[in-house]
Amino acid sequence: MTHIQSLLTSLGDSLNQDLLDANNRINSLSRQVNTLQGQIHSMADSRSNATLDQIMRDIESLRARMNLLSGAPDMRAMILPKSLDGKEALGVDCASLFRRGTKVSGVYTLQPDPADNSTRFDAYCDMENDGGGWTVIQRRIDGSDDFYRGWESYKIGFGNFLHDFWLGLDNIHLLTKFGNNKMRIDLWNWENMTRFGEFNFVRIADEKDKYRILVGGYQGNSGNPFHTPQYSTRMQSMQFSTFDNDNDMDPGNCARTFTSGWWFNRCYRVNLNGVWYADGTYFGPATNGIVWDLWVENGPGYSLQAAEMKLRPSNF
Ligand SMILES: [Ca+2]
Repeated sequence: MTHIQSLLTSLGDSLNQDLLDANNRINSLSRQVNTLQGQIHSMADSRSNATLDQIMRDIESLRARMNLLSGAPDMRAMILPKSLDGKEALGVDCASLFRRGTKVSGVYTLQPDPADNSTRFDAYCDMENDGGGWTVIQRRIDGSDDFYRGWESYKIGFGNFLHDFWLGLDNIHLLTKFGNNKMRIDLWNWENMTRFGEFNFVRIADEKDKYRILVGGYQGNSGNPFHTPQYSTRMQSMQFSTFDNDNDMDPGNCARTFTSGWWFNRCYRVNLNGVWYADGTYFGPATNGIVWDLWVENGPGYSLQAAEMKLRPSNF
């Protein structure tokens, strides 16, 4: 007995030491990321794009290493309702959970393809607003995360489900792959006024087609960015672009200019993945905020207080 206890104690000590080491590595990598971000800001005026891109790539790779070290992406760190009667709540989307009686908003495990375990991921379900059953794919409310990220980050997702996050293009693709989905976009300006748009059909292609977006139908008061009067800014049928994977229609690099990842054309009327500016006050060199220029009363380039994008089956 004593022998087992001492074994357990030494095992515990060793695990604690491993955890301590991992934490130290994470702290050290965090400091490196902060240093690199500081360098970016101080170089903002030098317009040395090659160097900036290299630093951004370094940050991407540091982030990936931090995720590996911490054992889980920060999105999975949220402890929120996941159990029903002691069983893990699992649905093809949030709507299916809602139909089965799950009416509490929170993080749930989804599996869009019931026959394929590899399609499983965690997502935030909005079970209260606008009828519930929504799988939230993007949220900006407090500037808690940096959205100027590369292809890999936008592919797998990032952020914190209770604050700002991006669900990830692979997951969004899977959610729209089976059956027809409606997308709802909610917007808030700094006067706490709201606008919304609902789109009756949405499909995001897979990575081979650079997550091209196809949207049909529109109702609401936000304006429809998929069919703007100017062809050069409409989002319909655009591929996704990041600073390190330029698939836009512009000779330049829209994602780099507007420090975002988005379905840019040449370049945009709306960009919900720009920089979150407190009070909407710009300090950057471009109108790179959270912009929805179809809300014309706010003025051109106005940076919104909050935005959210979510999906639900059309037949819900
Ligand atoms: Ca381009």
